[in-house]
Amino acid sequence: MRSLGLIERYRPYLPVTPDTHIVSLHEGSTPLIPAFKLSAAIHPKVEVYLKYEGLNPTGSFKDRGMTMAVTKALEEGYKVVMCASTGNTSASAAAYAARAGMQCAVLIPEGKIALGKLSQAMIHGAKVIQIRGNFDDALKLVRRVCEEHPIALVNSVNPFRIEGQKTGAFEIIEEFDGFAPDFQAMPVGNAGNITAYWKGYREFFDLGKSKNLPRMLGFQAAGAAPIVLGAPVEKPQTIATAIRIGNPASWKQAVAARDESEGLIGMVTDHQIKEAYKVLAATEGVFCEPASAAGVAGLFKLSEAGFFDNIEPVHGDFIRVVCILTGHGLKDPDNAISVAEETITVDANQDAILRPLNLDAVPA
Ligand code: AN7
Repeated sequence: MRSLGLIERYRPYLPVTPDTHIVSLHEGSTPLIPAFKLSAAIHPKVEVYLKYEGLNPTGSFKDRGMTMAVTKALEEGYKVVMCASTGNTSASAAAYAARAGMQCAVLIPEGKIALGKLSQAMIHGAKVIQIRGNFDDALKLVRRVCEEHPIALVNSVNPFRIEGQKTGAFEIIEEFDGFAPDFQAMPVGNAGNITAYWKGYREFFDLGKSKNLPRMLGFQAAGAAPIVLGAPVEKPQTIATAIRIGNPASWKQAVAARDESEGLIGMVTDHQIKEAYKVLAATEGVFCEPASAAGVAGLFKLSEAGFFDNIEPVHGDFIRVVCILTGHGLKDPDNAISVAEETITVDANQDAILRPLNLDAVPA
């Protein structure tokens, strides 16, 4: 499956023609990993699966949308693409524009994007413009510039982005042999991805390819939770810089996904995000970036409140929950180093290295 990009894999469901020149880095077809220890830690009736979107070519789910957005921008004759970004969109846009031979410009909030993402946008040759403002300010500027100049906007307000990203839902349904999970948990920032997944689930349900619809569980960071609070947040703050967004462009669509699916959009603190981030890496071996752990943090929070106690599984013995791990942990090495245990330095001899291993304390 990995030998094809997602446009080839899902061609009949996407707005391309036989003549469309496809710009692909063989994105999509990411693994759905069962998380046994995490499931047990969350709830005895719950079975958690991790959709590891960090394994896309540029390390995030944005590649699903970007293969479509850049393919269509090229088809429509654009020579330049542009986006505002908290980091991952800029990395993805830069890579796909390079692949297509197009120019790329990205607007990012100064000092507030993870190092890996910045390095990607730079090495792929994008014009990287840092603004003294946040993501919401950047998006406003980019929308205006793209309206007034022949530049393709590749943020998720571009409908082709949503088309590409809906394929994540198709993959999950196929993996479960024609069932959607009971619940899908995911982070919410600009709210394009929850919009896209819900569209994908509905399309496969309407086509009879899925027997059910999932309930959508979206989570914002507590310092950047406009949808939960019901009003834009002027100065959003969170360590999960990917979702440091105060006025999501797809707000209405996210609320529709929540309500139509009988789901919810909640919020989690930075502390809860960090705990989930560490648990994923340390007990499941799956390294995602902090924002991606917000969905998992949300599951812990719901479970502690008794949310799953009275829920019956749609199919089988367990309540199936898919968590979308939207970005790779390597995107943000600074946060990983700051939350993990410190390294130690010793002299270069055997005694010195054995002491910290404390082997006497390891159970036989
Ligand atoms: C890892 O890159 O908005 O709710 O400019 O990078 O669809 O916005 C990134 C968002 C979740 C939220 N997880 O998705 C950007 C940007 C990660 C992300 C989100 C983002 P949306």
